[in-house]
Amino acid sequence: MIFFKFFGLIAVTTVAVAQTPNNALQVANSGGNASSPLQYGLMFEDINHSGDGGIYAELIRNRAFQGSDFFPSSLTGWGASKGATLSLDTNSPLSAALPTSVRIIAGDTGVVSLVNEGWWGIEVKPQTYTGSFYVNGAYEGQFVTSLQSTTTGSTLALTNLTSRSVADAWTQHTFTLNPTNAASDTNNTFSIAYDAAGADDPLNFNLISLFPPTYNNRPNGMRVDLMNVLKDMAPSFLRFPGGNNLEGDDPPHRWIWNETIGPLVNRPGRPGVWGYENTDGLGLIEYLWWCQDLNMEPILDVWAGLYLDGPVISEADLAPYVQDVLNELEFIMDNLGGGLPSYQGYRFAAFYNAIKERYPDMNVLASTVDITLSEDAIGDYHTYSNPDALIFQFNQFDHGTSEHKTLVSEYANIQPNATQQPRMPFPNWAGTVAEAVYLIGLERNSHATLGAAYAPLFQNLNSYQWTPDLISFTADPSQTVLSTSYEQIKLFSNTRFTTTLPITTTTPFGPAYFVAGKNEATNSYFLKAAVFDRQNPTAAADVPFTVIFEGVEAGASATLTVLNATSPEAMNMSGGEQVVRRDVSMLMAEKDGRLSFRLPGLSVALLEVKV
Ligand SMILES: *[C@@H]1O[C@H](CO)[C@@H](O)[C@H](O)[C@H]1NC(C)=O
Ligand SMILES: *[C@@H]1O[C@H](CO)[C@@H](O)[C@H](O)[C@H]1NC(C)=O
Ligand SMILES: *[C@@H]1O[C@H](CO)[C@@H](O)[C@H](O)[C@H]1NC(C)=O
Ligand SMILES: *[C@@H]1O[C@H](CO)[C@@H](O)[C@H](O)[C@H]1NC(C)=O
Ligand SMILES: *[C@@H]1O[C@H](CO)[C@@H](O)[C@H](O)[C@H]1NC(C)=O
Ligand SMILES: *[C@@H]1O[C@H](CO)[C@@H](O)[C@H](O)[C@H]1NC(C)=O
Ligand SMILES: *[C@@H]1O[C@H](CO)[C@@H](O)[C@H](O)[C@H]1NC(C)=O
Ligand SMILES: CC(=O)N[C@H]1CO[C@H](CO)[C@@H](O)[C@@H]1O
Repeated sequence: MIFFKFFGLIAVTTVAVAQTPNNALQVANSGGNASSPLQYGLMFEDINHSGDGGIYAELIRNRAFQGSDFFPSSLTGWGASKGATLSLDTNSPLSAALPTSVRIIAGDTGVVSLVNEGWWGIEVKPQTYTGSFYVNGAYEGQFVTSLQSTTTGSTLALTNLTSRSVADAWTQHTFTLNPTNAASDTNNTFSIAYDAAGADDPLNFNLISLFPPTYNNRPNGMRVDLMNVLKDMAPSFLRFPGGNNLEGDDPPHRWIWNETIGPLVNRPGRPGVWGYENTDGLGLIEYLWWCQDLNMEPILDVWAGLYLDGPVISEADLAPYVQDVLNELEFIMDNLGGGLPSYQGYRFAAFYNAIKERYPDMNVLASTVDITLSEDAIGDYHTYSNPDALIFQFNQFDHGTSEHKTLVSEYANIQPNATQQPRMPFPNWAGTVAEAVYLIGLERNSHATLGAAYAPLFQNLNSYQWTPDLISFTADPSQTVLSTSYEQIKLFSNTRFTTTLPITTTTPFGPAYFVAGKNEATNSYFLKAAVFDRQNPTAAADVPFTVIFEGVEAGASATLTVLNATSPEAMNMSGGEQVVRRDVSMLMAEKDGRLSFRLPGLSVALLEVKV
């Protein structure tokens, strides 16, 4: 016993006299690249029902029978009780924006109902649902609005309202539904029923809407559960409304801001580029509320004279579109579709100059980095990559200048390996760690980089074409999948540096990647780190770290948060196991303030010391 104690004592003494190892990360207290913190944010466009049927909380699918030459109006989502017949009617427009309504021929004189199946289901639980609809045709009697379970056949909530409907005019009816119990699943429908005996035959209905409570109780607002998930990421900007969806396929189908504002009855909607008609219920103002509610800076994409399938607007014809942007107060867009020469030649400059002249303090971003940027314009870089390539880009912004910052407004690891392989269905752990390495590269250079956003943000599991995505969902909040990348972003985004701090070390980058910084407001020192061995990603060898922050003394306590997962290929997916493991431990600074710990092979970590 004494023998062992003796050796124990010798060992401690040995550590105490040891010099600081050369491979320790010695973090100076000053001298870093003073900069604003790297901004973690969100890139959103209504891709495959991430807006309509997604974060926009409207529960009724195809509520106003909106259509276009691309996607003609249809009865998708709608059905009727036995014997009744539904058809589309353009003879009695509700408004110029909403010309098409549904016409119900009762067929016999019983109770007739118009039924909507929601966006692949409707979540029903005890809360107040707020609804409204317009009806045209004389009817004396009750409208019975209800939520029904398809699975059990039961009525979940029912509200009667007395008809005020008259012949040859549209009358709006409003109601609430208050289920007392949660439905067994989301296979539920909404219906409006009436007694055909007291009604004109046919009756027409339009703009049939039903909302659950929304985030911050905004009318025409957003899904609470999805907003909460975003809030946890502490995003600082929202880039919207796209992207391709802003551009439109061909004239005149660009996103036109002033057709997305005002009462829903005045919003015509438009053919989106992702295969369906957009309602534009999620319009400019709703996007700005979204920014306000999550305390995000808006990065507003504006149309810069290019349709995806052509044409590019000529220089002589561009002025009205520049004027339209000035009317809207914003900035710039994408160069997909071969528009780069004209964008470099005149399109970007036309918008930049006009905006800066009127709003000198507004930041203007180009939609590319392949351009000689005017003055203080910010470039935009996108990468859809694989782990090997993304880690190779770790030093992409080293020696970047603060004169022209770059926003990485779309990034993601989409393939498992360096070779051309099919895209993953969900982000996987190896890809997530590679993304963390890339983000560390951005953090090191936050004097030259503005921010970063994973894209796409959302996936509706009932209808999608692009994978992987950051957050996947259905009508049923219990099926939401928060990906491995979501967990990583949450860790880094919640900790912002006000300045990076220089590190002196003999440790090269790879397999360990790291950046140090401090936040003057919270008096915290940080090390963000990720371990990824490009030669051998599956070999989970631990990496020892010794970190010394200048000004942190022996006895100070630090918090170490480590993310790792069951395997490099592990994905957080619907119905799957929880693959990300999050370990939080407390460390005590030893002599010189040194903090020692080991990180597992494929891992992401955050070390924080408050002084
Ligand atoms: C709801 O249930 C019906 C009948 O079982 C089924 O045909 C339908 O696919 C289900 N719908 C959804 C959205 O699950
Ligand atoms: C609602 O109205 C229908 C039709 O008039 C009637 O049969 C039913 O009893 C009413 N239900 C409630 C809860 O008032
Ligand atoms: C939108 O703005 C344009 C350009 O000022 C104008 O011509 C158009 O009438 C406006 N549309 C609506 C719906 O206000
Ligand atoms: C500061 O920026 C330079 C040039 O981009 C980069 O090489 C260096 O690593 C950065 N320093 C810190 C402390 O992040
Ligand atoms: C995914 O990972 C996170 C973090 O471990 C966990 O909270 C979440 O529940 C996981 N699963 C799904 C399906 O989102
Ligand atoms: C994560 O790392 C720890 C520490 O190295 C290890 O014990 C664990 O098995 C790893 N994997 C998971 C899934 O936690
Ligand atoms: C990566 O590539 C290797 C070799 O091509 C393959 O065996 C492995 O399954 C791939 N990993 C994933 C996650 O697909
Ligand atoms: C409108 C729509 O649903 N578009 C696409 C969404 O994704 C599916 C694949 O799941 C495509 O088949 C649809 O065309």
